[in-house]
Amino acid sequence: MGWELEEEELTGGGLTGDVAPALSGPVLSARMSETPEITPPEQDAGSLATPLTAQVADGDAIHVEAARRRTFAIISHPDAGKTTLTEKLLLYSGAIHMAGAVKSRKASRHAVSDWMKMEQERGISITSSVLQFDYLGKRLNLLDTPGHADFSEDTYRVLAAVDCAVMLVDHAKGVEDRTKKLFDVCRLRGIPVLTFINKCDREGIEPLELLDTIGSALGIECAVVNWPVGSGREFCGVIERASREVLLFGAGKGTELVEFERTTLDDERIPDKVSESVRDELDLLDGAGEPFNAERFRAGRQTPVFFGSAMNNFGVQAFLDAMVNIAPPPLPRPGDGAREPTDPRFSGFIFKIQANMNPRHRDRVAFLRIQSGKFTRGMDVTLHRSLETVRLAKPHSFLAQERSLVDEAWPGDIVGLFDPGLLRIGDTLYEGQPAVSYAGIPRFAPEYFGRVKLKDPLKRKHLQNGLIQLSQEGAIQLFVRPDIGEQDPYLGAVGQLQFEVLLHRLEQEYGVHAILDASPFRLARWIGGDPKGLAWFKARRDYTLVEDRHGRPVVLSESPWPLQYALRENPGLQLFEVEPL
Ligand SMILES: Nc1nc2c(ncn2[C@@H]2O[C@H](COP(=O)(O)OP(=O)(O)OP(=O)(O)O)[C@@H](O)[C@H]2O)c(=O)[nH]1
Ligand SMILES: [Mg+2]
Repeated sequence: MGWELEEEELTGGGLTGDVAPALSGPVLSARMSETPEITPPEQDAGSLATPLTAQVADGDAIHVEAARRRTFAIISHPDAGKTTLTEKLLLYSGAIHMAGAVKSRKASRHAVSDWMKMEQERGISITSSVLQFDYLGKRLNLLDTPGHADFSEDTYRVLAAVDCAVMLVDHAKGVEDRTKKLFDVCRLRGIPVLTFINKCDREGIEPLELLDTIGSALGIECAVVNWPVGSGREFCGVIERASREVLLFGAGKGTELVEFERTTLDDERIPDKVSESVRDELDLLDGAGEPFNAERFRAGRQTPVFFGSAMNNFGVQAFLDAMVNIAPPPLPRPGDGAREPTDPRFSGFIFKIQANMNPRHRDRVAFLRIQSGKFTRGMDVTLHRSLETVRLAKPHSFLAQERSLVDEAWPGDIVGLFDPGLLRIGDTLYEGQPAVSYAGIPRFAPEYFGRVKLKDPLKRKHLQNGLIQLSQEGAIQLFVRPDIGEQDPYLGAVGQLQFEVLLHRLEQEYGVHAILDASPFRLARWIGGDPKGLAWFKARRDYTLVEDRHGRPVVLSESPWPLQYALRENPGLQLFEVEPL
């Protein structure tokens, strides 16, 4: 007996207007299957290149396949150009043939990874996007993350699922707040970081000064791999530090591959003034700058630095070439019974859930990072939290919103599973024994609270469905009052913008017009420690007690004082800012 995760087609059209909220019934079904059946293989033209494994025994295949995976996230302060660079990496890998823009004019294309309507309207990323593609015999799993602090939970979850990060620095702005925060998270998780200094087509900070700032603000050694030739309007190429070869770029629109020539600094097309200053800077670097050292990079002590312009494609290919070579293959993860990536037995964990990616299917996709072994379509695995058997019937790989069925996948790969509501962020799935449970992905205490009010009371059921689905996705946190139940929950967010996105998505995806009634609460703490503490809270009338999605007690407060008082009164009480796992 087991659960089968598979997608069900919608018969009634898209999720718009009044049709959408037929969501009251289970849209995706979790079928109990008495006799596990094998889903017949399907032809899928869109799937990625055939694996290299056809003639290799599986024992060897796991080594071959794991070694060619690269799984990484692009991180930075908002607007540094993550989505633009992502688009160009897709262009240079051949995954797309024409690049779109973050903010496109009517007739032009949008960047692939900002697929959500609200992202396209506002020109910002709201949710992370998963992109899988091949380049130079490697299979890349790339995650474009949102930079805005209000969506940081999503970015933190992604950082739990990658082996490497690409940090973007805006040439004119240097190391900004969010970049520093995200870098700190990478350091905590031991993730090596590559640095791409973007927007060199604009006037900016002197590169030597930028290096100093990165070094001092982040406490990391910079190893320059290439260096800009000219800046702003004069930016015409990058010079490889080791070979002193210049990649000189021709003009281009940025939507297509840009031509470049390999030359030297003596080339007469480079203004004398520019080549002289580049020579001086390289001499200085040779005297004082560190050379690239793979070990120091993997240990997170050194970051290789590249320059370029994602907008007009300068330096993008050089960066991609270097990246696939130096980024690490899948790395082990902490957890009970954690397996080495090359262990033949499958294991993996869910780090992200996204509802309604495809408006024609009311689907909920759980993103699985494969941690060890070979994953095959239709395999039966154990869900660690409940020890249930789950059949992974129709796994998909993603290029943002586009999906292709996968037959097999390997450590480092990210696959999407259709989820009827069975899976949660942080769940571990595994095959065989002994059991595996990877270290979880924490949720953070929200700082903004509110309740939604409906314009049309008849849509209450639809609202409830929307709220439950979007909270399972982690787009918002729901807290219910035990005496009232799920009727009128408190919504919690890490940032205000999350509420805006929520209202917009309720309207777009569930056909519900709602408004937000802001609440004065500013703090939420999970209650733990001596059970007498919880009893103390319950006996009083002046604290607001709620339950989180797992029924765990949480106290809401407008200020820290009442919480401090509670702690003083109850020596065994513990209040947690991060959800206890
Ligand atoms: N001049 C110039 N502009 C760029 C470059 N790269 C990106 N931009 C512009 O910078 C703006 C932000 O780019 P995005 O790619 O959306 O930045 P992001 O880091 O993904 O932003 P968030 O996802 O919202 O955090 C857009 O208007 C881009 O066109 C570049 O190399 N040069
Ligand atoms: Mg973006």
